[in-house]
Amino acid sequence: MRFIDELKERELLFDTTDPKIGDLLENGNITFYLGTDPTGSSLHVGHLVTFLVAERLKRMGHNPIILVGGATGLIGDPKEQGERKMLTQEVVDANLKALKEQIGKVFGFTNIVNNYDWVSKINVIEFLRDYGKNFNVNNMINKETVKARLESGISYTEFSYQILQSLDWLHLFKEYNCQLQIGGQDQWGNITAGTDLIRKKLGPDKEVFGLTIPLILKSDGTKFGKSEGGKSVWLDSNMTTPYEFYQFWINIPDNEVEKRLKQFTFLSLTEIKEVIAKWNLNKEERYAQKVLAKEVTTFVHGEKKCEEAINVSNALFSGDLSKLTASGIEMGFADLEQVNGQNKPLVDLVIETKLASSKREAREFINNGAITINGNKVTDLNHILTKEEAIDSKYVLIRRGKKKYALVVL
Ligand code: 383
Repeated sequence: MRFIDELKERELLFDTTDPKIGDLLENGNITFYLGTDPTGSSLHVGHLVTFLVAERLKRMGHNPIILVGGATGLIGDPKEQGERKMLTQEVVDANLKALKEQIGKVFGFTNIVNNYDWVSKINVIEFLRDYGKNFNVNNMINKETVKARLESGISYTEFSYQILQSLDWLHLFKEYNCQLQIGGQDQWGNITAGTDLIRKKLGPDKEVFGLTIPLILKSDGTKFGKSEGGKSVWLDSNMTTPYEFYQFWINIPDNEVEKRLKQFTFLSLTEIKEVIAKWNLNKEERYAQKVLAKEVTTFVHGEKKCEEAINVSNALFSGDLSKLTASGIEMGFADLEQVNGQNKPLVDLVIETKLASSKREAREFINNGAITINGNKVTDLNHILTKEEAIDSKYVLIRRGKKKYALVVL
């Protein structure tokens, strides 16, 4: 199957500027770029699919350039819901540094460029004469992202954004013969502005191509990439632990899982068919979700962290906490407040951890056997926790009933 058809089959192709790109991608070794703005210190699941397409192209023998927008991050790509909050130079710089590191670590991309390096050297007269003159305001207004803002208003700053993204590509085309820009569906206007600029400046015969990837939506039409609590799912393990990341994928609903396997994993289409066939025998076991979660978590966090995440998931699901480690607990209970448990009778700790609201209630829970310590029932009201019973001599999980956990540190 041709690479471009495989992209289609995987629901990873939204549009191209020219169908000829299909042939070009078959014959290897073209240079392409994908840009991202340092609006945060980490990529999230919403970015992931585009970066995975870059990875797929790389595996086909093409040469990726990842652009992190040190300049464009200071300007702001217009979004539908109104003007972006301007970020300070310090925030943009810190985000940029973090993103570069993450992109190198997760994807192994080595050619990472920053458009601040060339954009900051252009003065305003040059900007208006060399670039602005090639942009027709009527066309600029007709770009989706700008059009959507005409009524509510758009600053001149954000309006100019497409010029910057276009001149980036011109720069990369001249510097590296970068013939292709990829991006999400939302980048179509910026990408086509770039092909226009390159042809105006360098001649209509210049072979440049744009390829966009569909915006990933959940089956109910809402945006993909938030956890059940509505939090964004980040690639940075300090923002979303590998356990939470794994949980996000395990919870993908049945009617989306095949599509996500195609979009987010490097399993072949045949392998995915086999996974789906096996899953169909007993959907309750969530085999397809487990494969998906394992593949994506391993790609982003590595084998070891993924294995830990699976262990924590299994332990919490089954209630058997004996196999947990301290770092597994830190992953699985990142959101729980840590209560100091030294020299405190159990009955007091149960109150302090808010597992009970009064001493009477705490006594009742303990006497009834509703309280477990690292999975073991304890009925002694005055039990004092020891390092010996703690996980890795450090953590104790007190559980009330089936699901309510509190985390105690010794
Ligand atoms: C900046 C300068 C360039 C080329 C691209 C850019 C960034 C681009 C943008 N991209 C998004 C972002 O930064 O705003 N103007 O958050 C997202 N991308 C990718 C993909 C996506 C887009 O990073 O659709 C989702 O992840 O293109 O929204 O010279």
